[in-house]
Amino acid sequence: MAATTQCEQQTLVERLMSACGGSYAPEVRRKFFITGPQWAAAYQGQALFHAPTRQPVTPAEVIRHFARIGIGWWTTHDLDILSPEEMMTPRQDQILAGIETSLKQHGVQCSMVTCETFFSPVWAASPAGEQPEVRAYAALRLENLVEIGHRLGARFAVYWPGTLGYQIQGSVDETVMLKRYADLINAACAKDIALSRANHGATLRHCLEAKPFEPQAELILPTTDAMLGFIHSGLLQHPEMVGVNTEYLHELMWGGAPRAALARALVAGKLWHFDINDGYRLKHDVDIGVGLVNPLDWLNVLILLRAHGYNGPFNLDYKPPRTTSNHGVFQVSLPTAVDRFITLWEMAGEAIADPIISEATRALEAGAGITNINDADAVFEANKEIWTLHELIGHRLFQILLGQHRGRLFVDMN
Ligand code: GLO
Ligand code: MG
Ligand code: MG
Repeated sequence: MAATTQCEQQTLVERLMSACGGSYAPEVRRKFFITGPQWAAAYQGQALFHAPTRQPVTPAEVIRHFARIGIGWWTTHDLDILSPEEMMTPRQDQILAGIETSLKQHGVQCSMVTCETFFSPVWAASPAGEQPEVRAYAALRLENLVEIGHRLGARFAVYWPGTLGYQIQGSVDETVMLKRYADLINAACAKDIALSRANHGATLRHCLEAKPFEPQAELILPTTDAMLGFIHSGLLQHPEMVGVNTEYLHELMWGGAPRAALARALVAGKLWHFDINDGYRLKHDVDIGVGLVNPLDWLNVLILLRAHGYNGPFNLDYKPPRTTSNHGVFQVSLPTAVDRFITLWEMAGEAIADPIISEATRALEAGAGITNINDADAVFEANKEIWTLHELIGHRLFQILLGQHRGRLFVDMN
């Protein structure tokens, strides 16, 4: 094949993208509560060992692209749109007014705002460290975030306390750090209550996001379960206002089963927000696009969420790979992530309605109908054939994933 010159490359990408087919129309994509982060779209490919590979992209550009693709909701950190010097000054109002105009112009809504408490040097020892002035500044930032949320019409505020922990063991008292962190969340909730009373509006849903490691060496709240424990610890003044933002990869990173973590949050009534992405177990936070690594697991996750009526946002918290260009981010990375999600969501609906899975499930639940339940051998003997259905269900889910339930077969007679 002939070399592809620089000016032919974008055309090639666009031609192969359309040859892939199977894209959903923007109107279809907009029907889903899929939210697009400013930081995902504008991620420049930088990391500890990586220089950036892409040019900066402004919020106005991101919002314009989201509208064209059919991502109806936009999410942002305070730091994605404001520098620390601009925060809490008249300049903040001007910048927010510009963002409101972009959102309105393109028919995109802000669904969530999140406070950066991990990147800036001031968080070196966490937002809940010993120094009262650091904590006072953190409280101001959280209260300001709530104001930004109300101003932009967001329904959710997310807190990922990535630096809530330590590098050097023994240097912090974990119980004290937890109390100090609770004080910050309490400040955000108090501000929210005051603002919503003044505006006669609803309060935000405050969602805690856990990650087991990175960037801090040891984390005080490393999993969704830890967050659920924290919410009910008695340290929060308004536990009813606080839920979780589970991230798929973050649960996988510690070796957990994301579906089980989601289930635990669901039964606690606290699964309010969901960061969708993919990656590998017991590795760092690679934030790959949804479904590219674990499509079968993803199908199962969405079966669970559909079956239990989850109606919160699906937030595309992934990082377009460094090898994808600025053009590629908006032509390939974001639309294909959205489309894989929609396909998996539709497949989840098929799995829920599948007559074979339904009959198998009903049969498993009906049991063998024997009455001598104090005889373990008899109970086993009576049920041992029905348990084969577990594997049959797994096979059926695989068939659904590959379209084989619709007759797609691979037979190479040569
Ligand atoms: C990083 C987190 C991060 C959060 C974001 C929202 O690993 O996933 O992207 O989701 O800061 O609070
Ligand atoms: Mg996340
Ligand atoms: Mg992540």
